[in-house]
This record gives sequence, structure tokens and C-alpha cells, in this order.
Amino acid sequence: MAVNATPQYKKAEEEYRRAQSVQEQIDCLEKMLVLLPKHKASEKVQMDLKTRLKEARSELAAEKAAPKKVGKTFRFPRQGAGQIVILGGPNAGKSRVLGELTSAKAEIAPYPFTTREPQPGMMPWEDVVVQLIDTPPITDSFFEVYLQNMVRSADAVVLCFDGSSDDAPDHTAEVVRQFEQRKTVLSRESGFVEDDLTQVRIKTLLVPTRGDDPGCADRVAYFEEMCPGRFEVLPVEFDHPESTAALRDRIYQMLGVMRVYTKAPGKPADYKSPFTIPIGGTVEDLAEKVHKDLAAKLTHARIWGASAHDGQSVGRDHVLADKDLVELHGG
Ligand SMILES: Nc1nc2c(ncn2[C@@H]2O[C@H](COP(=O)(O)OP(=O)(O)O)[C@@H](O)[C@H]2O)c(=O)[nH]1
Ligand SMILES: [Mg+2]
Repeated sequence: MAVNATPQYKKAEEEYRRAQSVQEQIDCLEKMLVLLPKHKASEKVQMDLKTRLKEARSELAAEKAAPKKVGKTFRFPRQGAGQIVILGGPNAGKSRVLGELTSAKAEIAPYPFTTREPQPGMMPWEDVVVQLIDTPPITDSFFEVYLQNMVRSADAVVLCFDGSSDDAPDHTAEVVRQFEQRKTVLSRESGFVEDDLTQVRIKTLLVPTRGDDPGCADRVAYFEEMCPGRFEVLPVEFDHPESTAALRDRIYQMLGVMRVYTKAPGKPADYKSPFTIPIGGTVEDLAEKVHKDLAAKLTHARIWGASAHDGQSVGRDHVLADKDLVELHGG
């Protein structure tokens, strides 16, 4: 049944999906409970939120009581314009993606299981950076448990596929299946499945590497038959630099963000470190990114750029455009 959640609720829900610590999850769940429309149709979601909040609170208490964890956990705090996890079967080209796009020292080798631990790197795109995380391979008998949370809270996934191997369709379908079993659906868009806080979708780009191989297109088509029409596809051949450039652009575009420059009243503009907010985002969204307190005190803003006349004064709901310069005013 439809809950008819407000845009504010949807925003809090998206923040919850992307939360990277238990404390952050608790804050988001509390906010969602307040924002959720209270009526018959939303009762199940209300109950679900309360259960999740209870679980998160006891998890936090347990963490505080015994901070040492058994088993491997990896947390890479989100940095830059977004966080992308690189996934795939053995030898799919995952580490090569990291190596081509970032200055991280990726372990690239022509044999499987070279990468044993996840490794982050920062991908420059024009004047922003995007965080990429390389991961160990996934097979029917090999799935690192920490990958589940890492993928569920990521902004998007790059799913690598060895375009030169007849095993690639099966291997890649297995990766998709492994996540599906863990209620994580590699998909066209990111977000919770309607009114279900257990099932998460993650926006995924399928990247066949060694894309010049004459059999690549057929292998991709065969894979798509197994997982019909779910992802965007961008084949690459890393021996051609255009491929690397195209993938860089596509990864940035997947984030669906725009850049906004800021200036403090009476100070020069800061064109060095833009903020990024979702495309269609407002002055208020920007203020929240800059500082929580500023968002609360915000009275108006002045804009220079495509979304207004230069120097125009606008309210908090004003929708910004890419590369706007914004001066935030708070009482
Ligand atoms: N020629 C070519 N080789 C590639 C391409 N992508 C990956 N490789 C090679 O495939 C092998 C496995 O790549 P790697 O990134 O280590 O795979 P991983 O196991 O998924 O991390 C390495 O020898 C890479 O250089 C590509 O687009 N073109
Ligand atoms: Mg690797």
C-alpha cells in the first residue's frame, strides 16, 4: 500500500541508506519516524522503523561496550562527490579500473584473486574528486561479508565483466545473485524498494573490459539474457586512452550531482573546492552541506550563475544550477 511519503521523508530515507555508522543510522531513523505520514497505510513502515531503531540502538550499545571487533571490517568514510564500489568476478578488470582512474597503487595481475582487501582511491573529474573502492572478487564460494554493507551504502556500483572470457557471463551473473541473496539488488537506480527497508537497490554500470575482443558483444548479450535489461553498459579497452576518459565521465555522471561554489559575505569566491549536491538541489541543500547550523539560520542567498540574474537574492527553496556561485546569508 502506498505510504505517500513527503520529499523530506524520501531525503531522510536516502540519507539512512547512505549512513556509514550506527550513530548516523540512528539519527536518520529518528528523523524518518518524525517525518513519516501517520495513517493506516504507513503503520507497517512505522513498526519497521521502530524495530530498526531499537536494533541500531542496541548495536551502538554493544559497540560501546566491546569496541574490538572480530572478523574483518572495512569502513571508508565517504569522500569527495560520491562513493563508487567496483565489483566483479575474478580477473574482471576491477583493479585495472582503479589503476586507470586514480593514483592509488592497484594490484593488477593476469591471474585471479590478486586483490585480497578493498582499496580506495580518488578519481579526479574536472575540479572534483570521486571515491572509488576496489574489492576482492566474488564467486559462488567466495563472498567477503563486509561487502554487503559497503555496497548498500554506496552511491553506485561499477560491475566489471571480462569481455574476452567465455566465463564472464556466468561469473558476473553469480555476483548479481550473491548480492540478491543478501537483499541488495544491482539495478538502474539507487534507493530502498518501495516501503521495504530491508531491500536496497544500487545503481550499477556494467563495464565490459577488453571490450575490443570480437566476442565481447555476444558475451554481454548472453549475460543480459540472464539478467534482462537492468544496467547501463559501457564497454572499455584500457589500452585506448579514450576508453579511460569515457569511463571517468560516465562514473561522475552516475552520481547525479552538480557543483556549487560558495562565498562568504564580503569575502572572495572559493572556486577551488566546490560542494556537490544532487541535480535539482536547492539553496537549503547546499546550506546543509556547508554546515548544519547554517541551514537552520539561513534567511536568503545571493547567486551568480545560470540559475538566476547575477547577484540576485533568492530564498531557501531556490533550485541551483551546475557551477552557480552562492553567498549564503543567515540571521
Ligand atoms: N588489454 C586489456 N587488458 C585488461 C583490460 N582490463 C583488464 N585487463 C587485464 O586483465 C588482467 C586482470 O585485471 P585485474 O584488474 O587485475 O582484474 P581483477 O581481478 O578484477 O582486479 C590484468 O592483466 C589487466 O591488465 C582492458 O580493458 N584491456
Ligand atoms: Mg583485483
